[in-house]
Amino acid sequence: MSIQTISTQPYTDQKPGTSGLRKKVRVFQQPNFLENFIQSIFNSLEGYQNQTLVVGGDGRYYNREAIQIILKMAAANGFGRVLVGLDGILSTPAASCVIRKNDAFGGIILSASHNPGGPEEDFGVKYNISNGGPAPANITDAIFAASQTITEYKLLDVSDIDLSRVASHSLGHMTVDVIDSVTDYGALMETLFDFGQIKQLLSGGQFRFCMDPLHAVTGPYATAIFERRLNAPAGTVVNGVPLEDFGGGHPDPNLVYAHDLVEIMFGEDAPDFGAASDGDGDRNMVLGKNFFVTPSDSLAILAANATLVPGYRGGLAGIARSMPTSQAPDRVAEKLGIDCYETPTGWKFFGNLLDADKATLCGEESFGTGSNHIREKDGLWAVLFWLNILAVKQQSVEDIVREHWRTYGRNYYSRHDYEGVESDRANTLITNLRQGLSAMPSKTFGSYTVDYADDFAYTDPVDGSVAEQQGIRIGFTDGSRIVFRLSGTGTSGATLRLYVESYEPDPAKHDQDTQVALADLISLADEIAQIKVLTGRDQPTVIT
Ligand code: G16
Repeated sequence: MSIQTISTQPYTDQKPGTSGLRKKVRVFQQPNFLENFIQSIFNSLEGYQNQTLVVGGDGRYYNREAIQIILKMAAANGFGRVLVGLDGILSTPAASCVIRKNDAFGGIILSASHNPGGPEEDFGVKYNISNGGPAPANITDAIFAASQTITEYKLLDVSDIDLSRVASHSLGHMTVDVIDSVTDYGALMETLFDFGQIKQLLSGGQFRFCMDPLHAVTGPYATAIFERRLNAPAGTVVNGVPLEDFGGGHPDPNLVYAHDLVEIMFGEDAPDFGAASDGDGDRNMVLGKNFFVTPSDSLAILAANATLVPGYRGGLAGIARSMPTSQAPDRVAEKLGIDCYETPTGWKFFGNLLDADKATLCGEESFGTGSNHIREKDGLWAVLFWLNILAVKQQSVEDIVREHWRTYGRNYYSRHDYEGVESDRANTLITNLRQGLSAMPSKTFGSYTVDYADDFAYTDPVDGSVAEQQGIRIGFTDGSRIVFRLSGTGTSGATLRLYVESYEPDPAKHDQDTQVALADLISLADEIAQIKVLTGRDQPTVIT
């Protein structure tokens, strides 16, 4: 058993995006590509000798091979202990939970989240710090810098470890503990929610619930928690067996990709509540009977009802939402008399706010919701939160949402994605918008007058770090907004995201179809950004 030092050369394309490094599996399988990135993570850190590292992934294709390499590299680089999920599986929220619970130095999470999996699809690597959250920009910048000068990596010359049983192994001087993937996470959920009340709801025979993990990592967690612990009938969890290619599907919980669930929830005799989660278990979509809850509304409703739930009975310190998320949560914060923070897209921007106890709940339009219980968004947590509220209020999902709109007004909201656009065209579109910003204020377009137009910049209120160029915002005097940005999680070409929002205080006008309600703003967005001309697309790939 010896430490090998292997010569290598830098790859130029190892800059982490919105959430770690995401590439095609084939890219990761190039000689030394994964090894370079892992060594670059270690090279950019200090003080990890003999410390604990958490390693796990969403089970997608290449997860197993990558974990064995990472274990051997962690041992060669001097970690004292690695906690790895059974079969290499840890959902992203569970990894965050395990890091925090075990005072680990950090964690490596293998996932490309909602992106498809399989030999021709996507893989990803993300480093999380000791608070359990994604590494902030200063660390990801340092990792990228290290990847550009790397000359060698270290690997322990040993055979693979058996990850199929909960057990302890020695790898040189390092211990590898293969842990049950669900135990710590399930125990944490039990401290936050009223499991007794949820159990009554789920096992009473009246209320019907359908959970769709989309053949991804949440399957074992959902089955253990809902069916075994909370007595939901067998079959409550559908598509619950994790598959390396997610059954050929796109593990993204939205109305387009979670089509099985959508058919059930919008079909005849639909259940009362439906939910889906994504590839690595941090996203969620919640549906009522024939009813879709936007992620932005979901955050606002969880915040407004938080004191009904044991873990949040003491109230909220504040709420945080990403910039493109609708302003529905702001209205709840205002009524509660607490702060609402607007951050750039990316869960990493919530970490400081949560650590400093400035925010308790966080959320994003991209189907992410979470709280200070961990430092990642958390799909099953959101589903349990909804179940707890439903158990207390004994109302339908739709009634809860409509009551919320009556109290706070309705923020009509939609996101239009143009996927796989040629990068040059997408960049031109954003550059043109940027150049036109200064001439925008006070301009009128039909009934809309521009109030402000900027390229969103954020100064972190805790450490003062600044993030610039985080998306083009055009706000109108009636409170409506259009926002443009390019995705930082895609792996081929560019994805243009257009976010459109308007505010309607009048309950008599809360029944419109979202796309109809936003039609004028959507065509205005096209007029301003020349989306059709520049992308060459007539319509978006996905509308949520
Ligand atoms: C990641 C980030 C989220 C972000 C989302 C979409 O989610 O953690 O904060 O909202 O990507 O980012 P983009 O619009 O740049 O594609 P996940 O679930 O992919 O890790």
